[in-house]
Amino acid sequence: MASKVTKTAVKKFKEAFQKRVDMTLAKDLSECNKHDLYMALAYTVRDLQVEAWKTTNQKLASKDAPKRMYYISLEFLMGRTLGNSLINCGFFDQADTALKELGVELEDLLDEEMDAGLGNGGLGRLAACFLDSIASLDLPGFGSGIRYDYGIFRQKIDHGHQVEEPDNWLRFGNPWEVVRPERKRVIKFYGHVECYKDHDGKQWCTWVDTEDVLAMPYDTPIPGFSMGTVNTLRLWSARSIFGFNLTDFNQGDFINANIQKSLTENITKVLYPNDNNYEGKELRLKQQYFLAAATLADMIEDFKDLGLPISDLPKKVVCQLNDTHPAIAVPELMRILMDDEGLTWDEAWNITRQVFAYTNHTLLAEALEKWPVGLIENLLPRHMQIIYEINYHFLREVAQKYPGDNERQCDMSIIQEGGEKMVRMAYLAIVGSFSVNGVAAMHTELLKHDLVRDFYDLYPKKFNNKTNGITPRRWLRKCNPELSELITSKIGDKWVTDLDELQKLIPFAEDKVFRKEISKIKKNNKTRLAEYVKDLTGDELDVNSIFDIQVKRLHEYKRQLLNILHAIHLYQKIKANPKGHYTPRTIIVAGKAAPGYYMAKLIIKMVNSVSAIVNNDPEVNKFLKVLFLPNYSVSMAEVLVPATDLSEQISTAGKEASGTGNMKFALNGALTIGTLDGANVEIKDAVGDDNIYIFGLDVDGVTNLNQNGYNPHDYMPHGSHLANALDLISSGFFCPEDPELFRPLVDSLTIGGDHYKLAADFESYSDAQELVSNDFIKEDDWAKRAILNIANMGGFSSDRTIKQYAEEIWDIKPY
Ligand code: NBG
Repeated sequence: MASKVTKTAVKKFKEAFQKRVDMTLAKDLSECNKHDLYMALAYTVRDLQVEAWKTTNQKLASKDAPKRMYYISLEFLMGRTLGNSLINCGFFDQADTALKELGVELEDLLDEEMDAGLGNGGLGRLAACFLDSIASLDLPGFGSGIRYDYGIFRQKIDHGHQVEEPDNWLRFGNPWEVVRPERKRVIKFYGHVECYKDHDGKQWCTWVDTEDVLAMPYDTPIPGFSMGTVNTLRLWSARSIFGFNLTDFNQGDFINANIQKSLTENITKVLYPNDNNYEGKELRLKQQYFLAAATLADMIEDFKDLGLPISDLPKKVVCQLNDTHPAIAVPELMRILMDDEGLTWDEAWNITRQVFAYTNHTLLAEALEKWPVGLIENLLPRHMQIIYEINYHFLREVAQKYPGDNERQCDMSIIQEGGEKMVRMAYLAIVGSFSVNGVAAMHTELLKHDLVRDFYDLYPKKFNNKTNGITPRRWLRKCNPELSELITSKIGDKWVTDLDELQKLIPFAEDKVFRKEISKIKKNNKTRLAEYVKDLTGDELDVNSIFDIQVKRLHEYKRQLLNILHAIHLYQKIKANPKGHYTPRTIIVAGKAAPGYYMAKLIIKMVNSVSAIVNNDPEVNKFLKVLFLPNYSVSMAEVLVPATDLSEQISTAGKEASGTGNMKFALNGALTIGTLDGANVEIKDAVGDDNIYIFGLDVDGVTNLNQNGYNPHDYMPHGSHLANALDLISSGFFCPEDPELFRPLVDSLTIGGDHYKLAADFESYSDAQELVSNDFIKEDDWAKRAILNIANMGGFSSDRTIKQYAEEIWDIKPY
């Protein structure tokens, strides 16, 4: 934002930057390439945060330190850091001007940064938005995660197919992190448990003959907006004990010890690329325990420095489990409290249950974690004992409340019997936590009354809702500078930290001039996207067409296929009457598919095949273009979101827990076409029925179909739009070289039973799309409705979400 920056401030910034060029890069400015300049700037910006970072850490280390929250998450999808830090630290304009004076464009340097892609999708990005809000609200909260050497894979498209390449994000170094070897931890695996009684008859257990790994912490500063507080994201990297402990070397087997070393360091090598899907691999369980154990060891050490009795632990710390991924922390804390601290079972359990809170992020059966008992027994023998013990005590509680109800005991058991014994991690997390929350109102209701209703019956007070949110710093202030400036010129800049301020824009919805300005900015952002796409794929976009965008992980429940079937329908409609009038439309799809997810990958190929036909047909491409953008990422989203007219949020009702992309688009003035699923329900309530396109079955509709027998063929009579589109696919038209290629997609909707109800929703979806096409040409009215979307999105700030977590769950207060 073009605020006033003083000459002295610019001069100081320039000097700081110059110093980093000299001293860190050991080069002259004239010798620097873009990446050098990026590094120097990143270090300069990190330097600016150091004082506040130290102060925050000192507050946490002092004797009267406040209670703090640990957000334990296997994923933090941070994206780029530089631009966001410049904004939060209030140095964006200084940097911009200073660099200009040196003949360098800030924008170019921002683009040099590699995304930190340490997450798959919504769950990891939510964690990143939360860190921004926690710091901006001056709250004492840490992120604790894994420093994967390789984040989410880079997606290439080869002949329309997804190909995965490793994401070597640390290749050129990471200027934001500081390694803290003095805080390293030893993490144990395997071995066995030995128990004995002491003279007082008390039983002690020790976990012995373990294979040990070091956990090395790397800290990244998390500056709050205006930088009062700078919190920490601590990421743990696996290191071999060998090299820290000379015995192996002295025993002489140097080569084997070296091989062993790289094996143990594999633990944090790579992020598992599954979104909403559980894959029961031992290495993944190792990652989970590695993170849980490192975080708790760290937490306990800090707590002990306060000099309080261990029973005071819940007064000083709280851990939020981001899904069940770190839920092994529950038996780990029990182990520490009993085996290391000497507490009794009851004392330990009483503390543990006050420390953990659990967020559920999904209802999908295939995403719920269930670890084989045998696997845990081998890798973490002491933890398996403790889980059995937790289950024993828990089932006794169930039996007391529901005497004689054996079926209920079976249903609720943390250990699933029958077949291979499994540990149900969601049950373990619920039993071990004082709070269980869903991530949107509807999702929480389904959690309580469907997925884990027996647990809700038993512990009604534990359950609560925390609708997700997004940080307005990245998702408006940073990604849409023109819109930010316009808003600020009308209502001031308080919205950056109080998004409800946007309500003040409501009267402007009636202002014709303001509407024009909104349309103009959207057009500019579309032009910027068009340039970006031209660079990326070579495609030319018509900025006057509807930018109709669906970007998110590829998943059948998210129904990218429904979108493409609609595109095929439009194609057929135009071909049948090429002289007709059609509102031009550019359909953009982007997102990664899990490498092992066959159907999702086939859908990517389908989008690319439809794209090739549609975009090369001169009769059609004036009205319709279809594009698949490769390698969707946080930084790509920052270009797409401000340029979108129509946001596709079209999951089968009851399947998307919340969604957060839906919020980003609406906040940037896109209208949503969506189902009554996840947070779409709340977005509809906020923006009003006239300013959103809702279609399709709701949850009850889906349930009814499932209960009363659903036959997709009822929804695709011969000659219907859907039948025609499917026939065209079946004919091999989109892939003449392999005409049967897309058969599995067609089959999934027909003989496969259409699990995700595409057929049932198709007509309602294309009707809604037709309405969109008719409405979009009324530019002035469309702008008005865009304004009402922006103005009513205040409730979807992650600041609101975090305030609720802080007050209702964590009980933490600003520093
Ligand atoms: C995802 C849901 C999304 C939700 C995010 C963040 C998982 C397991 N769940 O709907 O699918 O927005 O979590 O809560 O990744």
